[in-house]
Amino acid sequence: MEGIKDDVGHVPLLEAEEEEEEEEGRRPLRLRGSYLGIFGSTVFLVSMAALIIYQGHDYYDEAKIENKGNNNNNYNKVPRGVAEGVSAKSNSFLSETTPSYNWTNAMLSWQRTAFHFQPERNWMNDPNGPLFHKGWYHLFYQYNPFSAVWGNITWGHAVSRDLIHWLYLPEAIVRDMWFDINGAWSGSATLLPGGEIVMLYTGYTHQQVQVQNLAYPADASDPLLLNWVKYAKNPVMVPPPGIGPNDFRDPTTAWFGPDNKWTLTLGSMLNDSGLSLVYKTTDFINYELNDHFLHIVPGTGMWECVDFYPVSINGSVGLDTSANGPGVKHVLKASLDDTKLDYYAIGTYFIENDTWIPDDPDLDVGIGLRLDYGKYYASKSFYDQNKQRRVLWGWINESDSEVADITKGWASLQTIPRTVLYDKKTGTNLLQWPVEEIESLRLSSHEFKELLVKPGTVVPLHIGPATQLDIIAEFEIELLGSEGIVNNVEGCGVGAVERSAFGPFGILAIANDQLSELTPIYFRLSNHGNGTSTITTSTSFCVDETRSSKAPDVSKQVFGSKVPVLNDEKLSLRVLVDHSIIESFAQGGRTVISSRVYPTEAIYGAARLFLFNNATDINIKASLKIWQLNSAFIRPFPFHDTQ
Ligand code: DQQ
Repeated sequence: MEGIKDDVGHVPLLEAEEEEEEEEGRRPLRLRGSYLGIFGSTVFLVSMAALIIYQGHDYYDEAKIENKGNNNNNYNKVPRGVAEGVSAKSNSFLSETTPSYNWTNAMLSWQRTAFHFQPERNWMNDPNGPLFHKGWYHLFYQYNPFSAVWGNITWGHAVSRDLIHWLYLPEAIVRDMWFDINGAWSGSATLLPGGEIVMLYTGYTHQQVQVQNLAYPADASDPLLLNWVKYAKNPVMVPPPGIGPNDFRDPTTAWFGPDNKWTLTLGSMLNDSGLSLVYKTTDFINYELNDHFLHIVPGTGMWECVDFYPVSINGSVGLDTSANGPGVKHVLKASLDDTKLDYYAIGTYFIENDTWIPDDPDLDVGIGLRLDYGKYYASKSFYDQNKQRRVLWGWINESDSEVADITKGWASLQTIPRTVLYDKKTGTNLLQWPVEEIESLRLSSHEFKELLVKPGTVVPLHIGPATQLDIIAEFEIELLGSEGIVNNVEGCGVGAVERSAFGPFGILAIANDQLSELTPIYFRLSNHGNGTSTITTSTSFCVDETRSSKAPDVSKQVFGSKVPVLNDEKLSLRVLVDHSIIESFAQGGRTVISSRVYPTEAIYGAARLFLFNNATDINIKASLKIWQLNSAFIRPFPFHDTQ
């Protein structure tokens, strides 16, 4: 690895330790060009051998671990769960006594997505270290190589040219050292001037302590970044005095400041207050802990996967993580371990002491806005220097049972990557939108103009197959001669069955003809005060999963939140349907909801799309454009084809 350029005032990085790694025989192979073919076959043979050896034996070589010292062989005994400080299976809504459903293979096969990223098999959770390097987008992810439930956490790795079609690569960071033997947990990449890449990740040690470790590519000129070297003197950060050994994880991308130092933050907790600690470094080996927290919010519990980045309040492009100055605000996001929800707030970063405060204290991190009001957690953004945009990934877990996950052989997927911008019109929220590359999957389309949907009716949309869709919809409202109606009940109600004067109305996705399985995606409006014909007071945007499946062993929730709608705006929706996942964006991405649906009958050719209006006092006129979406190519990297 080359030293860091002097113009950013840094000392050369890690060269001595690289030698040490090589001596210990851990230096990964350098692979390029025609070696890739040999590597591919080798990986295959080694995998087969590993698989055979693994039958009845722990995969990790105990002798190798013992050589590293400090080993107490606890590494395969770690229980998983919230008590261990991790996001294990998070379907807390299903109880032990929930009756299980007789899922058929055909039903389960249909649930797998066609254009969302998910590993070929087994468990995935948080997105890690996303970056763009030499023409490739890299996504790393928390991965269990052996099962469809959380455990054995290593870093899976995949690359893409366009954020849509993906090629799986060998695992990047495995848990093979005392400082990560109980798990190579979440972390982030920092791209240094001069093209070097540093990866900081949390290791769960042999003694079950969370520490931060440094890794870097063995060969940064390799576009695929196949081989990663762990700094031999890891860990580089350990829990400071007063911080619990299990409350110290998930380092962010570092940003470079006027003090000529790199600064990063990571999540923690004191008593029940969630907080983010700030560290500074010049070489990514030695770190100083700041006196101040970046931010702390009482009552929010442990903060996981903190994300911290600038947004432009005037521009329409994303900003590099180190950008600052006039016209810049900073977003702080924390994933709340207690509730498994991702909260963010927009505010001001004070670079002089590395603290941040929210614009609106009532909408602070953990008590205000959420990135996604559905099934969504542990998100992470990165600056895409290729297209000058900030791209956000988020983990979408399953809502079915672990038994079903094990039968399916896989669990979890990542959202369609989303661009993130500050909402200049409202000044209060972010806008998230599927990356433009998703449009390359669009096939044939259907357009509907001003379809009338009367109160209490359902209108079928004859579009053919309805399992892979990109839907754009606008709704106009016509008040039915009843000036003075007041409907001051806000929110989603108990679901789309709860009628009110001005809602719910919207789309029924993944529905069968009998409407015995369906998932309403809807608006519900309310007005306050003395009742005028103008319905502007408050709009809720919701998804109702309660009738999405006849299977009892699936958690079904009503998700939703308010969405700002300005006076000159129509109500608008974008919905991506991909088998068991529906990602819905209201008002250009001000409010987003990802939901999981596991129909038993509304599958394959039986899945349909409808409009519905369950309001009592308004007509709806809906205009839609709906594209069938192709499947993405997501498969192993074709090493054998690369010469
Ligand atoms: N998942 C990782 C942790 C992180 C949690 C472990 C969030 O690093 O805090 O798999 O889902």
